[in-house]
Amino acid sequence: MSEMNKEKIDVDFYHEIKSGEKESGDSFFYAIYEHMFICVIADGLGSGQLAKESSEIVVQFIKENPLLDDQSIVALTNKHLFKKRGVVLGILRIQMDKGEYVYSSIGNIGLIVIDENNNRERNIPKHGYLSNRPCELKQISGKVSRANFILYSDGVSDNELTRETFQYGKPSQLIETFKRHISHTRSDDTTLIAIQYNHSL
Ligand SMILES: [Mn+2]
Repeated sequence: MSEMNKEKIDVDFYHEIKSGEKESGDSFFYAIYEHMFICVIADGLGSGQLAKESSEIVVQFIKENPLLDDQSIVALTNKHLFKKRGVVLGILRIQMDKGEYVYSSIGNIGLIVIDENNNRERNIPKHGYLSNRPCELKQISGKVSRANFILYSDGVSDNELTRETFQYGKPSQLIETFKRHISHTRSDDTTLIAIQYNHSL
């Protein structure tokens, strides 16, 4: 991992289990490989152990094959979900040397991109989930020089995604503000990852 690229990315997250459950059905990871930053959230349908099992299968597969293209990841992880719970999935990749990003999703994992002037762009998810049958990937892409990326599972409600909380800024501060403004009784497993990318660092 190059030190130069590490400085371009800053990450913090909120991850909470649905109230009353022992395990989270959401799984996530992020990492840097050469010039690419990757961040993944998988949300197993339902909650508890069976949801966790499915989302972990998908995240583990991507951890082991981070450079595989997203179409192949979907085709291959689909097979691993035979007779298991389905999963909704979001994969964000940022080419850190160029500022180009691609977001691939199946179902309801949200993405908001906030540029340094606080312009927000919110990805509208497409229905569907991964579950051992063909499904269509939604892809969006763009180019930024400095921006925040907010990736979140559907445990985050719309009214928790306020403009006041999610301004362009340091991920640790965004997460602190987010935590202060939300209910800590969660009606679903909740994962929210705040990423700051700065091309010029
Ligand atoms: Mn969920």
